[in-house]
Amino acid sequence: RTRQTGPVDTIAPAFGGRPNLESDGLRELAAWVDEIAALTKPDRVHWVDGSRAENDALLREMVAEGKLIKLNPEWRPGSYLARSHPSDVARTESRTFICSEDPADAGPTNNWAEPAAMRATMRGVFEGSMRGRTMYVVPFSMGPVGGPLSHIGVQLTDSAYSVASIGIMTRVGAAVLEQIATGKPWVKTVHSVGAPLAPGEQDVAWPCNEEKYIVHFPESLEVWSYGSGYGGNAILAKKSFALRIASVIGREEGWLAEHMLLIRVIDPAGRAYHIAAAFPSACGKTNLAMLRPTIPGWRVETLGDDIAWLRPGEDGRLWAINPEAGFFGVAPGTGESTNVTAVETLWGNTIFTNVALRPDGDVWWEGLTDEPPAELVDWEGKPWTPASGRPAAHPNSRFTVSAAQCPQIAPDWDKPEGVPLDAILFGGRRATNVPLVIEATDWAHGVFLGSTISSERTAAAEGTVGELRRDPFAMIPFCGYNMADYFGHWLKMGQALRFDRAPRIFQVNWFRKGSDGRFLWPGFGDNARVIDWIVRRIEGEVPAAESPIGRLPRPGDLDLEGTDVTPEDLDELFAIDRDSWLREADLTEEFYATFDGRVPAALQAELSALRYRLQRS
Ligand code: GTP
Ligand code: SPV
Ligand code: MN
Repeated sequence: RTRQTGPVDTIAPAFGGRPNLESDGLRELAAWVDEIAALTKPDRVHWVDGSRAENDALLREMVAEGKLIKLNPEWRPGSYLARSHPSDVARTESRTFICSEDPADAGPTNNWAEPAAMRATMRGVFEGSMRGRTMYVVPFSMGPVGGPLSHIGVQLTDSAYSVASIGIMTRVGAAVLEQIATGKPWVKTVHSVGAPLAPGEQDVAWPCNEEKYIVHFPESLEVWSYGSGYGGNAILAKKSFALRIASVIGREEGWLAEHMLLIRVIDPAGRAYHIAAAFPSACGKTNLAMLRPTIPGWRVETLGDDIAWLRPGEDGRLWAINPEAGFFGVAPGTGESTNVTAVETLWGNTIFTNVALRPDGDVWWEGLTDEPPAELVDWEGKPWTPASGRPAAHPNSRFTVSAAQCPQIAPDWDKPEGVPLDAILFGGRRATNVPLVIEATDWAHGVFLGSTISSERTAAAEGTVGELRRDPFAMIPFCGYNMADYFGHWLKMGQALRFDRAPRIFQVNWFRKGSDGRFLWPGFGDNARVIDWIVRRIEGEVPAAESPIGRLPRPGDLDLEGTDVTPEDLDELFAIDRDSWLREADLTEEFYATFDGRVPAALQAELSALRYRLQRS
């Protein structure tokens, strides 16, 4: 077979039409589009070219159909509100499957289903599922188109809301088709809201199906998502591809797909450092990504807020890109006093989902302002006043906005080769036990810290909010293969780095509470104080205190000037209770035991060493 080389410049199709098929790559794509259309039976097929005109037309159509509410352009130009079905408000982990040939490859932390059986199930539910609708063909690139760390895919979807969201979150359009035409491999993702329309049937504002499937076939690099229109269930480039499928590709190719924000920190002397941080969903990634340091002279530039792809470079350093092009951020808690950068990013051109509507045609959510407006329409479309006794915005309500709109986006945020990392942070939401910051003694200890992260559940997925669960590397919902093998892959990545050039690893916890139930640490902009200490550790400018669980700041080494953190708060923030930590170690042993002996010996050794240090302390 001959492959086309070089870009094909006659690709641009008539609006919504098929591209020129003069290449094997595009013929293959078109054949697959035909095959899925034959199965799902849409009324129309629209090839998305990613143009402004196309996006405008799509948004106009959704407004006319009642699927989007156009916000008042005086307050929020180019912006829209979507209200989801009340049952379709977050990722559905219980309906998310990894269908590897061998169940052990999915591991105990994923739902597994036998691939052939699941394929049959998918054929069943997708049969005729797009009747009465348009099937959109959305070619997307994760990472700058053609970049050395970038990967491409195509999403077929019958949801215009998804098309608009993918258009913000990724690079979409004809440039990606050119890549496919040159023979670059691409990932197949298929999505249907599972709500076919009978002839003449009136559509609803948010079509979806009670039955949901978010299905991954890691061996054939495919995703099939059915029944949900929401976020991570429907924007398949994001969690399904850039984390679950990409983690599998990364294991094969020697890189890492991570649930991490990415920032550049610039100290008063003008020295720049790159930091990636993994926190579970709704635990502060977007906030740290947009940090405005409260210590004078420090600056942060945003590179990414949710996903990072990390690859060892020839220089022995770990290089990172943000494969996304937008932010799908949590609205509640985002306000002038917490994340003014996000507030400024959202000035316009934003799709809001499940926030409240103001009488003046703007949006509102809990935490945007200290005082709520006197009246609102809540996320379900019902009248709301402060006396209503329920939140006006859904706790997992979100904004979708282009990264380029962030006022502190790094000027070079989309350079294809990415940035070299100086530090990696792992964190979670822990009311007790876990100190504000711990430094790992070396790479293996850092991987151990990542593997033991647990966090209180949030509204970002189904489940009981507040319940503690294990979420190693913040990847429990997103690792596409056996998590114990993933721990091993992390250890191996360390060996691919030069020991003196590998990023330092830290564990952080912004969420420790005092006995009175309040947060002990002010968080947000003051998290720069922890980063300041981290930078001084990287530079070897300050010694650390040794503890059984890792290295800690010595008393006085954290810059607390201008905060109201009391010496008592500080003691509580760093208190290490030996018995509680021995219990944590027991729980880690139990967690490791669920992996049937697959947890690497180096991590078991770290656990033994931790116990030994605790018992001696
Ligand atoms: P996903 O998009 O679901 O992955 O979430 P995320 O990790 O990006 O979390 P985000 O930054 O949106 O924060 C989630 C919630 O945590 C918001 O309500 C924030 O206000 C709150 N939060 C973030 N940082 C801090 C902090 O330093 N301290 C405290 N107390 N709360 C924080
Ligand atoms: C998360 O839950 O980590 C998110 C939101 O970023 S979603 O895209 O819905 O997964
Ligand atoms: Mn996330």
